[in-house]
Amino acid sequence: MGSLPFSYCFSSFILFASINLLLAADNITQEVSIQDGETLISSAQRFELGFFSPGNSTKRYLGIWYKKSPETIVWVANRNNPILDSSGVLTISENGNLVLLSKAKNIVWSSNISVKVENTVARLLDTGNFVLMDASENYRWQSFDYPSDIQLPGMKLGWNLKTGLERYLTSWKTADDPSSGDFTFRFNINYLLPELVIYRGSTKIARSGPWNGVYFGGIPTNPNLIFEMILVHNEAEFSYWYQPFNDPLVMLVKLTQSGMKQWQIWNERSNKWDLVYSAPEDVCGNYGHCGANSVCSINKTPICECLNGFESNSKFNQTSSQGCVRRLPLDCEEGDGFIKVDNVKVPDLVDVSLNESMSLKECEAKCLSNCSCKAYTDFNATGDGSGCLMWFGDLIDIRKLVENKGTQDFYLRVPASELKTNSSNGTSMDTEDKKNKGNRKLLWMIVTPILSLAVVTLGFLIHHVRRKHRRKGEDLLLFDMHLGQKSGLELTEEKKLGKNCGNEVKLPLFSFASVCAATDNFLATNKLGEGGFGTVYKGTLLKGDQIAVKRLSRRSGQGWEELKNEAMLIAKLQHKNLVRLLGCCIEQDEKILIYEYMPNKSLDFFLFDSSKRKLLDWKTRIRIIEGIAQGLLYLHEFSTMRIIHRDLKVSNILLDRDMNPKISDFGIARIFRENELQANTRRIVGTYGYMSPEYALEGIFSTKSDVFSFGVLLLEIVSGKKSTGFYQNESPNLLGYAWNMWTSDKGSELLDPELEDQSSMILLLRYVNVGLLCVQESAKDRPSMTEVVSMLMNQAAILPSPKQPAFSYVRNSRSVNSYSSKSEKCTVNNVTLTILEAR
Ligand code: ACK
Repeated sequence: MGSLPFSYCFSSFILFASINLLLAADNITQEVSIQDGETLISSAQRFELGFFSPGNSTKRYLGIWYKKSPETIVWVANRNNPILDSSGVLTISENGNLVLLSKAKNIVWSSNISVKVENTVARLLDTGNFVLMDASENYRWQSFDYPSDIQLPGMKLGWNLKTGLERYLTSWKTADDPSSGDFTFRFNINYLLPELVIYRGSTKIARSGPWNGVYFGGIPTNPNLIFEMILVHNEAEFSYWYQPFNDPLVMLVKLTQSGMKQWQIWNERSNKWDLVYSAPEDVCGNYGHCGANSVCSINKTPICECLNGFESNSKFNQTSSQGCVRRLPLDCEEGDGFIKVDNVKVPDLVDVSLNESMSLKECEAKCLSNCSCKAYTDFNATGDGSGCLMWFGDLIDIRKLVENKGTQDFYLRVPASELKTNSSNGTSMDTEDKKNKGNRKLLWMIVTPILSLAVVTLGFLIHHVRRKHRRKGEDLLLFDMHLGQKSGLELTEEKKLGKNCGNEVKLPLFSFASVCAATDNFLATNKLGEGGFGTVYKGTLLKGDQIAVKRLSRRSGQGWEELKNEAMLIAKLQHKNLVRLLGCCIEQDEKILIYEYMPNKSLDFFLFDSSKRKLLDWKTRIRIIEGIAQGLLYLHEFSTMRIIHRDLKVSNILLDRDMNPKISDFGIARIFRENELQANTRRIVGTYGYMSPEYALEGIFSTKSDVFSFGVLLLEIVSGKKSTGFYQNESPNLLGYAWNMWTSDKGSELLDPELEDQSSMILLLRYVNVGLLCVQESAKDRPSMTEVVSMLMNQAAILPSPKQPAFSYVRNSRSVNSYSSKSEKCTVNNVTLTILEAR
C-alpha cells in the first residue's frame, strides 16, 4: 500500500469515503429518522449508533458502540425498556425531542427536554457523545449526561451544580441484559473532598480516597503517562473527566456486572481490549475490609492490624479483621496527644468536619479541645498546612500506601500513656516493620486508584512537514510526499539522489547545504558528541528551532540500509518517550539524520557524573524509568509494528527540558512480523553490558532481549552504577552485585548514595525486584514489557521472586568469559559494537 502512488491512494480514499457517506450519515433531523437495521456513523468512523441485541438476548436496544469493536456497547438509550421486535424507530418529535418508538408508535424512550425547541438535529460525535442541538448548535441534550456502564474520554462524571444532575455509571445486569444492575460508580463530593466510590445499592464497595485535584488517595493524580484526570470545580460543575495523553489512544472505563471498575485500552494489533487496571485491586481495596480503627497492608501477614492504641475487637480471633477498639480510654483533658499515621489512604469521610482556612497547628489544637475528635489532617493533603479535616467517629477503610510517589498522612489521637509506649508511626507492627526494612516481602504495595499502566499511542506517521525555511539564501529543501507537493527543483533533486528518506515514509528531505547552514558547516563548537555511527551536532533553523544533526561517518557501519532503517522506523513512530526524527539528508557520500534537539543530553551525562548525579533525585529517576518502560512498551506492543530496539542503554536515553526520557538511536532496531516472536542473526550488534545472554552468545533476539537491556538500565538508574567495569564485593558486574545484595537482604544498599531520601527504600526494593526479573538468564523467565509496566505502575501487583540473573556468576564463569573475551577488543566506553559470531 505504501508504495502505491499517492494519487491512487487518495482517489481510493475519496471513493471509500463517499461510499460510506452514502451508507451512513452522522445525524438525524425531524425529516430523517433511522429504523432498526440502519445506523449513524460518526464523521471519523469511530462510533456507530443503531439497534442491537446483546449476547443471547433477542430484545432490541438503541445504543452506541465502537465501529471497530461492535460488541463494545458504550451507551444504551432504552436499557430498562427494551423493544421486543425489530419495529424500533429513532426520530425527532415535533417538540424537538429525540424519541424512540416501537410498534404502534409507542414511546419507549425519550430525551425528555421539557421546552419545545425548533429544528433540532441529533448528531453522533467522534467522542461517542450523541447530542441534540438547536439551530444555534447549542446542546439541548447529550448522551454523555446519561452514562450507562462506560465512561469515555471527555465524559464528565459528577455533578451539574446548576441543574442538580448527577452523572454516574450503572453496571449492566448481565452480559445479555443492559438494564440497571446492582453497582454504581459515583463521584462523591461530600465535604468538598471528592472521591470516586463504587456502591452496591447504597453500600460502599470501594473508594479511591479523597482527591483535591493534585493528590488522589495520597498519590499524585497523574502518575502515569497514559491519561490525565481533570477535576472540574466551579459554580456550574463539580465533576471530573479524563483524557489520554496520546490522542489516537482508544480507551474506556467500565463498571462491570460484578462491580469492578476496569480501565481498558484498545490494542490495535490484536483488535482486543487490554485490561490495564481494575479496582478494587486487592482485598485491601474492598471497603472497610479490616473493620474500624485498623489498617489494611497488603504486604503484611496478617494484612489487618490495629492502629496504635487499639486492640482487636474479637475475643476469640486475635486478628483485627473484625475491627479494633481502644486499649485504654482517651484522657481527654489530661493530655492526649497525636501519633502521625503516614503514607495511608486516610479514613473514610464519615462523621468528619472540614475547616478550609485553619493551619495544621490550629487543627491540632481544635481537635485536642474536643474529646470526640479522633484524628485530624491537613485537608488538601499536599502538606502545605492549609485546611483542617477532623474525624469524630470510628476510623474506617485505612490502607497503607507503601510507596513513595505521594503521601497522605493523618494524626491519630491517643492517650498520653500510649504516646510514651509507641513510636511515632501508626500501627502496632511498625517497630517490627523497621526491622524488616530490607525484606523483599514488603514489596506488595498499594494501588493507585488511578491506575495503571500500559500505555501507549497508536501513533501513525509523523506529520512534521517543515516548509520553505530559508537560510543564507539556501532552500531548505523539503520533499513532502505527504502533501504531494514537489517543486521542479525537488523533482530534479529526487532524481539525482535516486532515493528519499524512505519510500514509505512521509519524511522531509533536507538539502546538504541547508544542513551545513544550520550547523555552521559542522562547526566543532556545535558538536554534541560521538555516537555509535557518527558525530552529532547541534543546529539552528532559521526560525530559531534547535535540531540535532547526526552525521554518519563515511567509515561507519551505518550505511544506507541502516540509515533507511532508522529513518523509516522512527518516522512511523509517535510516542512521547521516543525521540522524534524531523528529517534526513542524503547527498553523495553524506548521510544525515535530523532529530528534535534534546537540551539535557543523554542520561549517562548525568548518571555517571559524580557532581551531576545529584540532579537526578528519586522522583526524576522514577519518572525516567517509567518513561523508558512506556516507550519500550509502545515499541513492543502498541506501535503499528513490533519493534526490537536492540541497543537500549543509558547513552541512548535522551532527556528533554523537563528531564523526561526519550529513547533514541534506532540504527540497529528490527521490525518483527505479526507472528514473529524471535529472530536469529549472525551479526550481533549491541552494547556490552546490556546484551542478553542468548543474543550475545547465539544471536537470538526478541522483545525479551530488550527487556534484559531495560533491566540493566533500571538497575543502573537506581544504583547510579555502571553495569560494566564494576568490581565490588567480589561481584563481576552490577547484575552480580545486585543479586548478592538482594540475596543477603541488603537490597537497600543498592540505592545510589546520592539519594538521601531513605523513604524511597521500599519502592527501591520493588524496582530492584523488577530489574532482577528482567535480567533473568532464560528469556522465558523475564516478564514482557506489558508485565514490567504493570509491575511498576500497579504497586499492588505481586512480584515473583527472581532467580539468579545472567552474568552474575563469579568472574571466571563460562558465559561471562566467553562473552567478554569476544567483546573486549571492540568495546570502548559502552559504544555500540558488532560481533560476528561464528556459528
Ligand atoms: O550525552 P550527549 O551529550 O547526548 O552525547 C551524545 C552524543 O550526541 C552522541 O550520541 C548527543 N545527542 C544525540 N542525539 C541528540 C539529540 N537529539 N539532542 C541532543 N543531543 C543529542 C548525545
